[in-house]
Amino acid sequence: MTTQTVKFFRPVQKQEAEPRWSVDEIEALFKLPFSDLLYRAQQVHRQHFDPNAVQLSTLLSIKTGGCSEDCGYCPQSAFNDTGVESRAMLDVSAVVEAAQAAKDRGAGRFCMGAAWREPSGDDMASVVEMVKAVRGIGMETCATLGMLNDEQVLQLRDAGLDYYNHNLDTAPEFYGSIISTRDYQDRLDTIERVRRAGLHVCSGGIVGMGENLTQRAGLIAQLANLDPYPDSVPINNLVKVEGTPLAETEDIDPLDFVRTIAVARITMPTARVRLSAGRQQMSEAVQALCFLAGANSIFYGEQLLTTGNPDVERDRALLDKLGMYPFSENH
Ligand code: SAM
Ligand code: DTB
Ligand code: SF4
Repeated sequence: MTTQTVKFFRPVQKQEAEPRWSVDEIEALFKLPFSDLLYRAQQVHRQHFDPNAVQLSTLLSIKTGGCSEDCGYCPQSAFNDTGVESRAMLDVSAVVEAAQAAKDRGAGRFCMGAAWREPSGDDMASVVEMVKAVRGIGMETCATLGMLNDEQVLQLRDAGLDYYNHNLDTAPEFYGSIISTRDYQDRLDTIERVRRAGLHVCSGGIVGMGENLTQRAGLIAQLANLDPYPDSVPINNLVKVEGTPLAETEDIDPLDFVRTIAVARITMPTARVRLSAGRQQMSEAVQALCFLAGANSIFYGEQLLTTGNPDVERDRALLDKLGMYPFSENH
């Protein structure tokens, strides 16, 4: 076996009846002295990845606002008066243009997001065309469209979708305080359908929503105990948007955010851990600590879905300063 295959080999999951990580074990990781935690995360990270390569995904909102779900964090929920205007779905040519621009700037993956509880039949027909077209320009594709049924998952797979993003967002015990229009099992069911169809699963969550440490550990336990755990794990720092119920939530200590990244890295060694929403509000030093803690992916481009993200020039300068470079299959 070559060094290359050893380095990127996904360990065989143990056949255990018990969950691989208890919430207590994960909470204990969170409570390690900061340096010990980062050291462990670095060791795991370096076993599986080039620590200086970062995967770049660009997001595009293909259908914005007016969502029928009541997610307390989300500027796009119809329940939240945030000033985000509902817009009709973009057409395929606008999506391809944005994807080409993202590719030209160095992004490897293009993620299309829609403010839906679930897509309709007509929605799916358009998304299928978008996925095919974005694949056609040689980018990896990701979509996040809400809940999917079996038929929809297969439609996306057959269109060539690489990843489906569906976040668990928080611990099961805290979920009902944030969202009332769906339940945790709905999320798990869609993730299971996506996984069974052979699509790559992207699933993570949001921290800084007022969850306690046990609940933060509970989110990581849910993700890490998925069998197999997700290929890609976005860790979002809540972007506080005026008009959402969570707008006044107390900020999470940035070092606790770094700890969350480290714990995700240790418990999901071969996943791409994405330092996701919230970077615009984060210092370069904290972002550098997140990379040190095992983050190896970011959203790249000045816009997330409806909120801002650092501009490309700023991110290029940061990566340069840290001696990091975009991940490509050739690295
Ligand atoms: N509607 C689909 C869904 O909820 O799965 C897809 C789009 S939704 C905007 C995708 C993800 O964005 C959510 O699961 C959540 O993790 C994240 N998100 C939304 N608003 C956020 C905010 N204010 N701060 C951080 N992350 C946010
Ligand atoms: C994910 O975990 N974060 C992204 C992406 N997946 C779809 C979305 C972040 C949204 C932040 C709020 C906004 O821009 O509307
Ligand atoms: Fe809708 Fe997704 Fe926002 Fe929830 S997070 S309100 S499902 S767009």
